[in-house]
Amino acid sequence: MISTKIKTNKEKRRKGKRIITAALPYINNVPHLGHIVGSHLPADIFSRYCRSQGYETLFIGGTDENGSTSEIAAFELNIPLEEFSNRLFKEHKKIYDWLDISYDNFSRTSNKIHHETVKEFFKKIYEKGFIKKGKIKVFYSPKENMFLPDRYVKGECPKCGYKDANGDQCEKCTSLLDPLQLKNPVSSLSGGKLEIKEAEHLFLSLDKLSNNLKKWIESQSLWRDQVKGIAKGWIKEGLKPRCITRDLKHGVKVPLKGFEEKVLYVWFDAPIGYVSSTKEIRKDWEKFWKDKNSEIYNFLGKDNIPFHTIFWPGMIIARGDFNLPKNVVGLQYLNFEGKKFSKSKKVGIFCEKLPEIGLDSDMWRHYLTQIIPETSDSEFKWNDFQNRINSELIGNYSNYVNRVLNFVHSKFYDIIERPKKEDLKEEDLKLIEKITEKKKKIEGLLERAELRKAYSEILDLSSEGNKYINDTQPWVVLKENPSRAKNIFYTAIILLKALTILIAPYLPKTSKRVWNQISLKGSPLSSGIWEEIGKDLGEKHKIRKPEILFEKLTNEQIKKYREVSSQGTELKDFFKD
Ligand code: B3M
Ligand code: ZN
Repeated sequence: MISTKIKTNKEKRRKGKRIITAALPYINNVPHLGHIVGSHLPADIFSRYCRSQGYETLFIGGTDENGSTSEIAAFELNIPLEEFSNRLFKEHKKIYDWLDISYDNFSRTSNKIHHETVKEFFKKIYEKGFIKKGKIKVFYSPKENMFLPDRYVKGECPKCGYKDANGDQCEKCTSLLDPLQLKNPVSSLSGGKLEIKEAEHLFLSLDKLSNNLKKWIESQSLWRDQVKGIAKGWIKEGLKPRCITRDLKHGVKVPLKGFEEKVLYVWFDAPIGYVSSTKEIRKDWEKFWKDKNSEIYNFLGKDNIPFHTIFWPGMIIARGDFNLPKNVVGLQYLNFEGKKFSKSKKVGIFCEKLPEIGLDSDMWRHYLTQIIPETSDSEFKWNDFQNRINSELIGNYSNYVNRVLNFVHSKFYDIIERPKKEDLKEEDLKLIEKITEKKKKIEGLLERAELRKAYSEILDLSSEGNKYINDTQPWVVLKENPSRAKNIFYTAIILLKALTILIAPYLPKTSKRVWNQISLKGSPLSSGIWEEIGKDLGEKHKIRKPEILFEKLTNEQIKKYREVSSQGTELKDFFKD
């Protein structure tokens, strides 16, 4: 019916390379669901899609361990930084693995390879003349006998009035700050008073990069409005040289005479983590970062947008030989039933609790996908979770899988046969046409990282399948015309195969189970499998005995889950054993 042409490796390779990154999380605590939908999950779905399209894909991540954030957390618990970081790294990694986030490498910015890569980057930018010396005023704490940069200072945000703003950035309005701008600044270690001293530091000349950045930002066609808006706002305000050194103990040492005692600013080293993480697993890493046919996609939260649209691209332009990102996918925030996530107030869902709840990770992925804060802040609601799982995942997709495979199993001894072209009815041809139409639409959305819309199109295609079965009524047809009923199911399984490939980036585990039940070779996630969407199953195909995929969620279960998941483990309790 539909011809199958296997593509050669060379043809597949024409698709080029793609690097997908998710923002490197700080490890001052373990992630909650907001962190998952704010970068890891969308980046994972997009990476899985790229692989199945046949792109040579690397999904890169890791932990952001330098700078003040983890130093302060370790200090507060009185645990050596290295021990603290090792433990938190493991906890992060465990959570991403549990959620099937398919990192090709999840590295650490404390690794030696990262420090070396950052130093090389710095030297290159320095040689190109984009790093200058200058004097600035900085906070000094006589009590702690140290300079207090970034998050070592807390106070009131000068822009929005938020009382608990960090010295480097206000979490509420996302403004980037200098600690000196804060009203009523205090040491975040002791709450003590601060002195101001003058010191020599190094600066990245963003002012000199402004024109190039502006041109690049304006030429972007994939960026969402909010991302472009933030980037343009920065340019409009006028880019100033930005301080890239700090008086801290931990971090990447500045490789310049006279500055050896200082470390590089965490936002100078962290994005280079994408490069060092690639380097760690690929000898040919340069091809991914520098070749013309390689594209870079960054996924990150709202407060990271300025760094990924101005600061990091500025560093790339300054050094001159790396590719700029093709898309900067900036996500918004997730709230929990009308409130901000807060471990101390027990508001939210804390990821270390997910395995304990015992639900399939794909149930989470199904719901979380639909609340990815793509264009505005979004909301986790337990009753919405229950409804969407029961009615869409189970009532729609799973239902389609089960009814189709069960019918074939119970009525046709597991076997379907390809109908002759002339035996196909209009409704069959329409359904096959619908697959091609939807495939195109979904591809278009996924290319723009519009993952929510793409998912709803996939669920819509599944509804089309259910409708096809309802309309053709094979259980009635079977009595008088069994061969027609068989043809209906052959067509229905072409749709099931297509659906399973389409849904695989979202529900990797489930799609593999269904693939196995249909008894197809390979995996619905393999490189280039996208080509198989809409293709048939050969002349004669035998399926396996179907099994139920999920059980519906009851009110009692939800009540229990709500209780368990809001009791996040206190940070100190990770260090008990
Ligand atoms: N660690 C900020 C954050 O965790 C920062 C991201 C770095 S991406 C290079 O939100
Ligand atoms: Zn603010």
